[in-house]
Amino acid sequence: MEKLILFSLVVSALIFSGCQKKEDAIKIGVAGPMTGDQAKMGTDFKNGITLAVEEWNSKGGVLGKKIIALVEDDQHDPKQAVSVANKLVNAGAAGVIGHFNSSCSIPASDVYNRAGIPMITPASTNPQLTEKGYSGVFRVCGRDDQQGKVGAEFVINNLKLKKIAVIHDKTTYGQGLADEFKKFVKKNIDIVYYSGIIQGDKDFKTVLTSIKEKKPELIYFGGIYPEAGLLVKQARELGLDIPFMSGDGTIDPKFIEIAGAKAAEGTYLTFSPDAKKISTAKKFVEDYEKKFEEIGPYSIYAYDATNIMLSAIKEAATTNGKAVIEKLHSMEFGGALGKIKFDKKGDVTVAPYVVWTTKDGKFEEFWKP
Ligand code: ABU
Repeated sequence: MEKLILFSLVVSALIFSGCQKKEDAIKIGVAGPMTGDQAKMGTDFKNGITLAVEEWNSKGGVLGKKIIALVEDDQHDPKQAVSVANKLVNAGAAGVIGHFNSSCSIPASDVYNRAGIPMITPASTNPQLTEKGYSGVFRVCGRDDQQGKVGAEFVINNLKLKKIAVIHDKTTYGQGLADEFKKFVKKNIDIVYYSGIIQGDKDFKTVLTSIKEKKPELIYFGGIYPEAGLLVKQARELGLDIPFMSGDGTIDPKFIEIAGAKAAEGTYLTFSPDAKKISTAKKFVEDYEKKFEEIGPYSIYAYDATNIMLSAIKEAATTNGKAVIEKLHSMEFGGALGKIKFDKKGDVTVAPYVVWTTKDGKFEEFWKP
């Protein structure tokens, strides 16, 4: 009998210590393309989030608990994104920072919504994400209806073009952005070519030859830098020497690396204003670049998204999803990007877009609406 009591006490102690251990940390999910051709964006996320988590942990964590980032690779694949979302929920993530691709964030948001935990995407810009009516879905970036409109205003009012070609990568983001852009330009500009390419393809010469025959004055592309880089490179090889324009999925040094600086020169890209010129971002940029490499386009968004999630948990004084989501809706956050407030849908109340260009192998701000 004594042995049985002793055994029960040991088992109870083990269970208790196991529970204690579980509650010692707050887990934050991190999801994005960590491997493959878009891994640069996933790495930018991971680095920005790591920096934020380290800063919180150095000050004692949140609610007296250490923060652990659970990093998952969705490989920019919607099915993998759902699997990763379920994995993060089952692991007990209090909230998720991610995903990068709209085509991943949208199906993953169903999982997080069912589990009642918040997600904040640093970079998914497709409008549908926050139009689903999920109270726990937020984004710190803008939307493609805003971005597409600014791109269209630039082409109409600044470049004053009359004939353009529009292509996209058939993804939720790429086609969505191309269609938003098209919607705004079509009253003023003749769209002489409109078609989709396949993400992952390497040879776009057939499409580019068809475009060349139509004699457009610009190619607009909705998609991400791996395909954008190849499109520009191959366009120049075919003697198609007209401006190329794209969006925030292309504004990464990898685009210039793939296209080659000469071919990429003069490309136009819509994105938010230069983070390096924002006074509140100075410390972040210094700390990030000391620890990692040059900031990527969405490093600062991932950093701010993490700080926002952790501030909301701190204010809610709990990791309970409902309470944290309420805080996310009601608070105003002071981020590296400046003040951030969410509207009822979970979109940021201010999302400025500008046009950038490539010059001598670098990106620089070029035009403001
Ligand atoms: N917004 C840039 C690319 C990520 C996405 O929305 O799919």
